[in-house]
Amino acid sequence: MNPLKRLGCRRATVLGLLAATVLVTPGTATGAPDAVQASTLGAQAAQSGRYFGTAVAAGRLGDGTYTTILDREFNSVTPENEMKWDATEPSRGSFNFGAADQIVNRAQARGQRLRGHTLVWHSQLPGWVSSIRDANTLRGVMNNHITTVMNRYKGRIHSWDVVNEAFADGPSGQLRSSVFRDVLGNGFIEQAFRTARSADPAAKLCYNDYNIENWSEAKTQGVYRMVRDFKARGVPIDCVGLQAHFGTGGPPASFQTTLSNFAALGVDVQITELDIAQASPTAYANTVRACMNVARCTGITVWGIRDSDSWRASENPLLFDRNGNKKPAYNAVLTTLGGTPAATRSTATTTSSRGGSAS
Ligand code: 9MR
Repeated sequence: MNPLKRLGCRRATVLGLLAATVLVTPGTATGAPDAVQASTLGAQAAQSGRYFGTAVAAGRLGDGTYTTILDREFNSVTPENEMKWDATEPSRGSFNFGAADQIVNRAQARGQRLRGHTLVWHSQLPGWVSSIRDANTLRGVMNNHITTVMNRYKGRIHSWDVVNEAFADGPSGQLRSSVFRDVLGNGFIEQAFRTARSADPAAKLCYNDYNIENWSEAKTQGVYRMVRDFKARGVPIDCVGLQAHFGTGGPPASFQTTLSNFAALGVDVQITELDIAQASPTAYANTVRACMNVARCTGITVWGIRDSDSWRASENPLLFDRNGNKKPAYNAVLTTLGGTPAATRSTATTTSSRGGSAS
């Protein structure tokens, strides 16, 4: 129930002021069912203890429309490409953190949390790594990469995608072929997580993948078995990132089941790269609702801000159009998070402040 309805005008005005305070201090509300409503994604997600983030490209930080939306709406940031191996260690032992530093320093200065993406991935991997054939060499190179990149940002990254997309598509439920699996064997994932835990014990360590949203998929089952095994043997893992790159229909019907089944293993789940072809408001609302219904679904990241920023721009999959205007899917997401879209809110504010000023 809306608390304003139970109160006289004067107290309603006081509550209105409180609501305004909450708007600028995300994270202070209780998340109780009738907590005051916010009008931005990050502030509203914070009311239930969650974050709402976006992928950020360093090359766009000079674009004022982009940064205005970024700082208004989002309280978590994932560098879209700047922390990947080809960007951070293009040749062996020679590290380059320029673009990643730009994103990290900017986010930190604004109190936005950071997701680190990603340490071990078969793609965007420099040729000097993929051509290694000796296991001891590759193990040393992988551990050094993880340790050096994590040390650079130690204590500043909320969650790290330690290993990305290691499982195969299709019916096998097994790891895909990659230099890591082929040279080090299936144990490379465990090795990577153990190394990551020593490098930054405060960071949450995630396994991140796509096409693991449908509970009945073999790939989902393969990742589930790995996480269950890690938890049973004490291999350090704290979260599973479900990328959520969806087609026009949005999430599969079993999405919430998948989230709760992973969560029941004792890990957090995060929606890490959300975009939906044509951005149907219903499809977005269904995705957000699934997360809201699972206590250990701790946050949602969309994979870009405007459609024109997206890796699949021709499908218009994001929450803002190319001019930076909110799309219908934006309001659907905000409402499903428990917030009130701006137009509705200003009406409500006018109504509740008729009783005069608070004293
Ligand atoms: O959005 C990223 C795009 O700019 C890059 O060209 C691409 C290269 O592989 O990676 C995109 O991000 C991917 C993410 O890192 C991992 N999951 C799939 C994402 C979309 O391809």
